[in-house]
Amino acid sequence: MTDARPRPKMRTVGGTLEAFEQDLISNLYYQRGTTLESASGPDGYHTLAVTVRDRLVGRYARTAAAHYQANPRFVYYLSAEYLLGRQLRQNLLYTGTEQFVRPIAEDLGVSLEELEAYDVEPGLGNGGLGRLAACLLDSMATLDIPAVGYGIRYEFGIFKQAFRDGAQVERPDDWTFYGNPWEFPAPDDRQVVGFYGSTAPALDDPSGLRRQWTPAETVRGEPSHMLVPGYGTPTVNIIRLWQARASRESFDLSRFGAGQYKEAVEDIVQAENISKVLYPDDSTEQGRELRLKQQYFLVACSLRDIIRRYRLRNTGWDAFPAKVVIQLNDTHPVMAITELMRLLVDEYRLDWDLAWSITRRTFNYTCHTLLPEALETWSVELLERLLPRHMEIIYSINHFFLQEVAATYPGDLDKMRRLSIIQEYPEKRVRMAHLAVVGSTAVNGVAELHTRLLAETTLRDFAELWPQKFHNVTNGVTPRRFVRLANPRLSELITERLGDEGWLTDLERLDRLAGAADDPAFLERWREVKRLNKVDLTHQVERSTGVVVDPDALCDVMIKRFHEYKRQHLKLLHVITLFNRLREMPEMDMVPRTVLFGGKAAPGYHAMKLLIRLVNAVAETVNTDPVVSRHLKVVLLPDYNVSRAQVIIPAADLSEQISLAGKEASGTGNMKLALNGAVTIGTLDGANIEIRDRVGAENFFLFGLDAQQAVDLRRHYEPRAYYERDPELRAAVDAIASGVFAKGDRSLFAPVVDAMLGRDEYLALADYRAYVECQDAVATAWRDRDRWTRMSVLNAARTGFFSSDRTVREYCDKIWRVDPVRVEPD
Ligand code: NTF
Repeated sequence: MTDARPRPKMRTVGGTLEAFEQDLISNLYYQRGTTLESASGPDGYHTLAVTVRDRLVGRYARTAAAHYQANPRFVYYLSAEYLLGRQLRQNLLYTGTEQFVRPIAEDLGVSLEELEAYDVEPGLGNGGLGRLAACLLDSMATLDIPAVGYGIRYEFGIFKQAFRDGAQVERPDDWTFYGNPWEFPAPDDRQVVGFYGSTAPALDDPSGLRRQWTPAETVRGEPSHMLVPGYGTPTVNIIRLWQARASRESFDLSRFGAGQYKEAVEDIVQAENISKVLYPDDSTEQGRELRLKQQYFLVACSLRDIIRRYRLRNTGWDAFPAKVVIQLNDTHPVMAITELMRLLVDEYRLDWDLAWSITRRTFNYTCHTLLPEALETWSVELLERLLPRHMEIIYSINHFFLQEVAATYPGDLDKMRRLSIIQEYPEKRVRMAHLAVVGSTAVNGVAELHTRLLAETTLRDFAELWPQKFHNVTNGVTPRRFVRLANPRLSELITERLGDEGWLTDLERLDRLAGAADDPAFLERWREVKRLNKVDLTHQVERSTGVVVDPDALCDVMIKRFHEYKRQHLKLLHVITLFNRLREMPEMDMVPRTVLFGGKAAPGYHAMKLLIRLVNAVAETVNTDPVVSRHLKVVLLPDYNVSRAQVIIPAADLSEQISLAGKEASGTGNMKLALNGAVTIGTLDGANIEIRDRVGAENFFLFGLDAQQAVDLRRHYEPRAYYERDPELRAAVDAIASGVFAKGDRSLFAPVVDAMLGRDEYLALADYRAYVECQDAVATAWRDRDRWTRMSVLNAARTGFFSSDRTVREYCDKIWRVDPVRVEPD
């Protein structure tokens, strides 16, 4: 060790620098079994990770002790998806140890960046729903809310996206290949879960409501947990992830002995398949039996664990809802309602009515969609086979529920049919959203418009029956990850202006930046931060695609899952329009733009995979055209994920939120981008509306149909009329049809053209003209540097509302009714 630079002496929660360094060396030696001289990169990373992680363990122990002492009401968050993002930087920040690492690493001749390259992102989710879960967990810990997140430890997370000839190819995400230093196995808390089999009446139950299930197959759930630290507080909560393991008897030794190696492990493979992969499709029903098995596996393990925890401090069942609140993140974990009923009635022998009252008071349900095809249903036939007892319980729940309905609406059979948990035609299926609403105390949508539309359309009959059940809780994002970690430069500027870092836990303080929007010196510094972030992004783009982009061009980003309703194709029509204009008028003075797409398409979603190919083809054509490429560049960054979002978002100037109004439940990328000073171009959809209300109409580029207009137009819509009427639109569509983006092949992208001119499900052609004109207004605004920067500052200053801390507070007040528990400080 040299003493090249002065070292911070202060004591922090992370201890002293000397102690940290000592721990590093000892962890390297005892945990990795190696020395400074012979350590590899991964050795360095793992050692650093566990050293930082260990700083959180003491806090976790104190949190657990404080919770044990207080015996509070806990929030249990059940979610099939979590997109946690990388852990290293977060935990360095939360433990205050980043300041130690730089000097130590420098002494050792490695950089933090090099070590971070080994920090793998746990991609245990698809998109917004999974990232929201992670933001809420962060905020719960930050607000000292006693909470546990439950999920599945998928062996393979969301696939890695690469492009071959412009087409998406999916590669497995073997995220634990080198081990995961952030988790603790907890084998003592393993659970056993049953599937299939048969049921029989319980002999001593005259009501007939209690029965005995004998499963034909059992699987073990092995838990491990990751620490979820709060920011600026000693609270550390956990997320508990379940992995499926075959029960011990599954290995068939006699078959193995007889040389039947494959058969000998058959049962093991089948059991362990349950947690093998995350289903990479968040919008359509798919995967069937295995997916349902996953869902039940998650809820069965989690409920047993919740009950185990409850019983550590409580006896009897009456207090259960006072101590346990379970939040169902969309319909994937909704089988928990039937599982709790089964446990209470069949295993703990409670009477049905009491069990039902406890159950209903325990659960709440968040709905994240409006798309009818995304509302999950399960075939009765499959449920009867896989979970026979649960199917019986669903029938009973439905029976009593429909009695209630009949009493409220006597003789209204149509109403009963619409409300029923069972759909009868064309085949018998269980409607999971209905089960969720019936079995929950509160139901919430995720933005104001979404909640209103849920109550008016998708769940209308329920909202009429139980208006008091319905709530809105507008989504939010954690400013720690999406401002502080993602955008250190901006964070420093904000802190300097506001005087301290209080805004990180009280984001509405950002409104004090509004005054600075008229200070030319501040605007200059704001621009400088954005520019440096754009330079960073430029390097990343060049590294991963080879495309060289100009950091001074307008950085126009559309980052989200590829889905028709989100309308990446509308953005592409705009790009092609710019391309056509430049080809026609090479001398025109166009605002230089870099259009950056990022996002994955579900592997079975052929229309979107073709669109990805088209985006790449347009990018190739644009970027290699000597005239056009001087003003316009198009990039589809491969493998969009949380880590890449953290690089793109701070660099964005323009945020594309262009879904057809009434289709995007909320959006959260829109919030992250606005907080980082991107100006939104968007429709009146999801949380865009609330963003615009706050930043002001003059700082938001609004275009297009609203939700009602979209519904009205859909009734008599003819996309061809728009195509014929608008020469620029026609030229853009014709360019795709002509094969210019496919080396003359007119057939390759014909399905894209056919979809647009045929049905145009999401009214892209109807919104095209308004969109292009709005983009022209964007370009005009961009030319006035101060005006643009002012808009950028005001977007950040006025979107503090969208902190997930505020979201969690609203859940606490309206739905959970939980109180914080303070943990003894370090
Ligand atoms: C997503 N839903 C919505 O599409 C987004 O608008 C919303 O911001 C997030 O949830 C978080 O609430 C889903 O991912 C799903 F699975 F429900 F389709």
